Order: sequence, then C-alpha cells, then structure tokens
Amino acid sequence: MDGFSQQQEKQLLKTLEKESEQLNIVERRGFLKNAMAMVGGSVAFAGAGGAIAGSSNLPPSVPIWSRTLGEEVLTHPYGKPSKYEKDVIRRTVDWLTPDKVSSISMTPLHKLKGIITPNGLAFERYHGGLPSINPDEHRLIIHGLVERPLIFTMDQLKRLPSVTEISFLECPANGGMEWKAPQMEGLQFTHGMLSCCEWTGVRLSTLLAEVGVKPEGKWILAEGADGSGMSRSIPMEKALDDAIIVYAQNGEALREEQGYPIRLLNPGWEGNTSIKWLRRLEIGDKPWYHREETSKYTDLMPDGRSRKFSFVQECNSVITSPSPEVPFKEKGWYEIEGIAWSGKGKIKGVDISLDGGVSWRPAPLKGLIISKCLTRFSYMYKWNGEPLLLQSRAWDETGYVQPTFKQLRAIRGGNSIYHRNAIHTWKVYDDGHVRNAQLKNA
Ligand SMILES: Nc1nc2c(c(=O)[nH]1)N[C@H]1C(S)=C(S)[C@@H](COP(=O)(O)O)O[C@H]1N2
Ligand SMILES: [Mo]
Repeated sequence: MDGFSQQQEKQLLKTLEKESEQLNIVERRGFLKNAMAMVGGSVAFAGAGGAIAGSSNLPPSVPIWSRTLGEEVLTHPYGKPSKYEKDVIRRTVDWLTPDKVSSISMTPLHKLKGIITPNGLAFERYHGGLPSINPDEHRLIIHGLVERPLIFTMDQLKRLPSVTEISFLECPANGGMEWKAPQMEGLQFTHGMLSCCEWTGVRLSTLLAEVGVKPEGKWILAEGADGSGMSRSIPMEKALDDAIIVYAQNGEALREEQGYPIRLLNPGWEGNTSIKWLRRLEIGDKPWYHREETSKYTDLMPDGRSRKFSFVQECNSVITSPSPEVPFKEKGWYEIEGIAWSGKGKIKGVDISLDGGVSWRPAPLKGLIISKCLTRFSYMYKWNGEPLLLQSRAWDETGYVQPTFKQLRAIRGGNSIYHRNAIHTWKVYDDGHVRNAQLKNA
C-alpha cells in the first residue's frame, strides 16, 4: 500500500511528461527525476505536509471516511466549500473600512485557479451598504432624450435577447494603497479588488433600441437603487459597444453583493462605472459631473489638473504564486503562476523577471485567452533557496506594455489613488517567505 504500483507510476510519469511538454520545460529531465523521487517516497511526501503526519487516516491505514457511510443527499441543498477551505474568504482592511457601510472586501486571488471567480468570493464595494431588493418591486426606468421612455419589470428584461460573456471587474482603486510605498502584506490586499465572472444579461444597446435614442443623446446617466444612489455618466459609444444589463453571474442569479436583481456592466472599464442595483438610465447630451466622477474617481496630476473619465483599466499583471500568502515551503520545482488582464482587449504575452527587472524571460500563457478577462501565465522554476525579486510584465493586443512604477510615477506623480497598474515586485527570501516590495529604480 505504501507507494505506488509500477503501473501507476508509469501512468503518472506519462502524464507528467505530457504536461511538461505542454509547459515547454527546458530542464525537463531534472523536473521528472524530482517528481519520481516524490512518488517513490510517498510516505515521506505525506510527512512533508507537517501537522497530520502519523494520522490514522494516512496510508497504510484505510481512512475513517472509507470505512463509514457519508452524509445523505440534500444535506446541503445549496452546496458550499469543504470545511477545510474555511480560510478562503473575502477580507477587509480595517483602516479602509472604518464604518463598514462604505466598505470594500477583497478577493482571495492567491487561492483561486483558472480565470473564474466563484460568486461567494467576488470582491464587494459598497458606497452605502448592501441593499436587499425584492425583484418584484424593482423597475428599470429609461428616460431623457428618447422617443419612448419605458419602465421595465425584471421579467420583461429577461424576455429580451440575452448575451453571456466573461469579463473581469476591477475597482480602479485596486492597489491604490501602494502608490507611495508598499503597504499591504498580501496579494489579497495589493490586488484583490478584482474578480472575473461569466455575466448574462441584455445588451444595453438592445434596450436603447427599444426606447429610441434621439440624435442629441450622447451620454447616459446610470443610477443605483442603493442608499448611496451611486451614479456615473457613461458615453454613448460604450453603451452601444459592449455594455450589458446583467442579471446572472456564473450561471445563477446575480448575487446581492454584485447588484441583485440587475446591474450595469461595462467590460474592461473601472468598476465604479458598473452601477449595481440599477434603477435608472437617463439619456442626455453631456456628462452630469456627479460626485463619483469629479471629487472621486479622478486622478490629481503633478501640474494640479485632474484626469477625469479615466474609464479603461489598463494592462496589468501579478504573480499569484509564490506571494506573501503562498511562500516556497521547501527547495524544488514550483510553478510560478500569475494572472494578467487588460481593459483594452486580449493579453498578448507576459514576461517574468527573477532579478527585479534586470533580465526577463517569457512566461507562457495558459488556458482561455479572452478579451477583457483574467489570463493565466505560468513558468516552471526550480528554487534552490536563492533570494529572488519576482516581477511580471504583461502586454495586450494593442501593444500597450505594463509600465514600471518609475514610468507610471513620471507621468502621474504621487497624488493618485486610482489606476495603479505598475509592475509589481515580490521579494522572496532564502527561507522561502515572500514580502511586498518596491524597487527604487524600477
Ligand atoms: N449602486 C452602486 N453601484 C456600484 C457601487 C455602489 O456602491 N453602489 N460601487 C461601485 C464600485 S466603486 C465598484 S469597484 C463596483 C464593484 O462591484 P462589485 O461589488 O460587484 O465587485 O461596483 C460599483 N457599482
Ligand atoms: Mo470602486
């Protein structure tokens, strides 16, 4: 029982070989040798896990869950993660959310795989708390410079032709605490105002065709039904391009946290424009210059002027593993993994650096590569206990390359909160722990 049968070992080696081919590993031989050592010594491998060594559920014993019957069907009519995953949760930063109503929670990016954020882990941003809206009592009003002002029930919206698209959603304040110096010790806090879901709803352009926009109609005010009545002015071009009135998220009804029963989604644009609990769209001939687009969500430039309507979330990337939450635990092979995204389209490529940006090597993209979506990159690396300055640098299909901090600060100065998409540095120490770092000249 202890170890694997020869046939199992052969099978595993075959799988590894295939995977390594896909990953294009340069030092393939070394990688496989190492993997075999782990397979051959499965007891030692399990022991390396630490706390549970010696458990009566480990081989060669038959574990308790194999000797008893499990729970009945419908023990959890709505499924939930294993109790052993209880630390995989959204988290807040106390000093960012003093009143808990105007608040923000962050996605545990270090624990996620693939590109989809599960509904229970999508970051949340509230300007006036979380409303609980009865869909039967909710309406979407469209008025202003239109031929036929209309009021839609939720059922009427769902009868219109629908679209389903995957898109990331990022608060432009993501990483905002890092403008002046590294502050947050964790990927969840440096980059966690970011999620990527599959959204279903009606194209805003479909609704605009229903009401008939007058030729003077150039902007749309979107307003939420929450206590903050949050509102943003959206240019007609975006409304006619890819904006969606969303009612479903990852296959099920939109979560209350994300705007139930309906929200506006502007793919690739600052999350602030994607108004949740949407109740009103007014068509006008110019922007409204409301609070969230004048006093907030603007960038104070070095010359004293303000950058406003900075809608697009530009190309960005970060290494998710290793990270402060996912240190190297022992020497050996690791998959250095991360995510890249761009509000302008598809990710074209990612380089990683092990030496703080002195030299770069390509990190192959893997999985789905979709416009305005998280995209995974991965690089196999054998860590021998040396300190590293890990960085990733992504570029998108428009040719835009993620800037260094130095390049970003040279243009935007140091007063901004929003749109910090600079190359991020993780410092790996010789014992494997990882800290958030910024380099003076990069
Ligand atoms: N009505 C309303 N819409 C809103 C907000 C809000 O407080 N009220 N917050 C905005 C901000 S700042 C962001 S970043 C996104 C966050 O969306 P999420 O909570 O689904 O992640 O919603 C936006 N839409
Ligand atoms: Mo936001």
